[in-house]
Amino acid sequence: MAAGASRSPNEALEYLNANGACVEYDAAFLEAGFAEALMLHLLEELEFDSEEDSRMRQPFTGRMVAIPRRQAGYGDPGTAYAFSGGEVAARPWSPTLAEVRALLRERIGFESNYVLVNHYRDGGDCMGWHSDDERDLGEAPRILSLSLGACRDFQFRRRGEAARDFETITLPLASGSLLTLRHPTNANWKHQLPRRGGKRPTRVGGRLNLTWRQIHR
Ligand SMILES: O=C(O)CCC(=O)C(=O)O
Repeated sequence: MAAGASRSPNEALEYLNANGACVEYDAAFLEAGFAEALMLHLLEELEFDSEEDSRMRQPFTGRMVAIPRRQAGYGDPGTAYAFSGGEVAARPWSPTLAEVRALLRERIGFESNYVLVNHYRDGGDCMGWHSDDERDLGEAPRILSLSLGACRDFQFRRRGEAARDFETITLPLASGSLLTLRHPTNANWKHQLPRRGGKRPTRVGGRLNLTWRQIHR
């Protein structure tokens, strides 16, 4: 495929899975109307960390800076997710998050003890390149990412020196979709959620992303 040409979601998954990733994507895990209602309900129910408590270490300068989104962790007592110089301690499960956790257990047998919630208020909110490869996630992490609200691009870039030999892959994540990243995806690939519209962000609706994890402590 020519450089810059975009792949369909199926082609994107095939490319990733042929090149050191193990990724599944269910575009309609939740019905669209239900996903929209769930997002509005969670925005009413959940509390987010303050800007001061959500600072992360900037990769090149090492400075602790505010993140361009809102975030919160929910989970079993004592769980926390530490990354990029910050730590997101779990609040006790909210009633609705406990129901979604039970749904994931029933429908796909995934037992999560922690969920990281990210709220992208508009197209200017984003998350930079990173891999979810922290020690607390164990040797072979499986991460389930549930998206609600505005459809946003999710991108993959190969890690390390090999990056120049691989394409950057874009997968738009629809409302109600479930993306599963299994080992060795995070060992070989980074991912990001770029700003919408580059330096001049386009106006898009809000989006909630819930990444369900198993934290080992
Ligand atoms: O919002 C998203 O889809 C990206 C979330 C993500 O990359 C993460 O939680 O590590």
